[in-house]
Amino acid sequence: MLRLLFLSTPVGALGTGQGGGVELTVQNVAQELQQRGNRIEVVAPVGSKLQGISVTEIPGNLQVAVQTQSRDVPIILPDNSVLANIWGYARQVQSNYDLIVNFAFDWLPFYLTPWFDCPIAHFISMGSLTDALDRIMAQIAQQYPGTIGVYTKSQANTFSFADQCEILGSGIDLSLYQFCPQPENSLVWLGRIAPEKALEDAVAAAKITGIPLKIFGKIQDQDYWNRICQDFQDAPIEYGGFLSTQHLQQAMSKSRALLMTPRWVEAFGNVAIEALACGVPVIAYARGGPTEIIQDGMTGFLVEPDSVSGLVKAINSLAQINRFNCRQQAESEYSLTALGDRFRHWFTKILKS
Ligand code: HBI
Repeated sequence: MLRLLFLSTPVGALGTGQGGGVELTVQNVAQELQQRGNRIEVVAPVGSKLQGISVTEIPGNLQVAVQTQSRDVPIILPDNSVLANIWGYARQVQSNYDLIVNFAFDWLPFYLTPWFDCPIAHFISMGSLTDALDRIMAQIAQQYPGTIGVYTKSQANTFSFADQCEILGSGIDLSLYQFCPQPENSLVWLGRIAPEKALEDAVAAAKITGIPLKIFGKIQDQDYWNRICQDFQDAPIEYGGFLSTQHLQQAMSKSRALLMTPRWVEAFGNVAIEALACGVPVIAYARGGPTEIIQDGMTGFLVEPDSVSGLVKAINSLAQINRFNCRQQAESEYSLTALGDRFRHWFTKILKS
């Protein structure tokens, strides 16, 4: 039994979608490890909510999303920073825990690591984004070997310390996702609506094929969304908002395919395994995490990055995919049990060293 202190991402309250994929990771790892009898406390910004997990809410101003910044951006903290307040709280309570697990993709947690008595594991949720973060992460990877975890090898490869990263993959609570054998004539796109996710390519593909595209996720960049609506006025698209897992899977499972169009190196792509769990094939640019998830031609298609015509070609080949294989792959590789085993194994290794 371990006593674990999870320190969340400071860009948004858990459960709002503002924190992107890492929100699902915090929920799922906390849920699975608590289920196994470990004591978990999650510390996150005010307004955070997790299913069945107690959250200590910390006030303060949210951190700017790092992917909106340039590589040479200075280290920035807002006044009354929620990130600083979270770590101030952690310092006070650290003696009650065996391990602190950091889920923030920010400079401060790495800088503070040597100042803490309690061991710290850092789960990083994206690929390389800024020079200051690369440097401090490399320092911690070198000073505390084995304490940096990532989703995928392709994400790790964006860093100089790739070989020291623990590859943890991802996982979801499969009981929340219902397999749908017979889809309606629609496509689906999921994720934070922001430039790095290149929603415009999926909209362009929907316009060419004439297949309606359902869009779900938090509008993180309103101007970006307005531009898409402006540029593609006659595209068959429908925005369904940011839904809870239960409603999302109901809406998504009826789709013929999920389109994933990342402009950046997608660290994992939790949306891909959510789709597979519903039996929905995934058509994705061959970039980052999806290249390690999708079995090309079996559970979806990997498309030449940034090629809309490639997306269209894949959409027209969907008949060859057996939707049951998609669900099968989710069950064999992305269950919560498998995820819990990987994280537990990682924590045990850290505590032994
Ligand atoms: N930006 N500064 C900062 N800190 C984070 O923890 C962070 C972020 N941007 C996005 C993000 N985390 C999550 O959405 C990742 O899952 C992508």
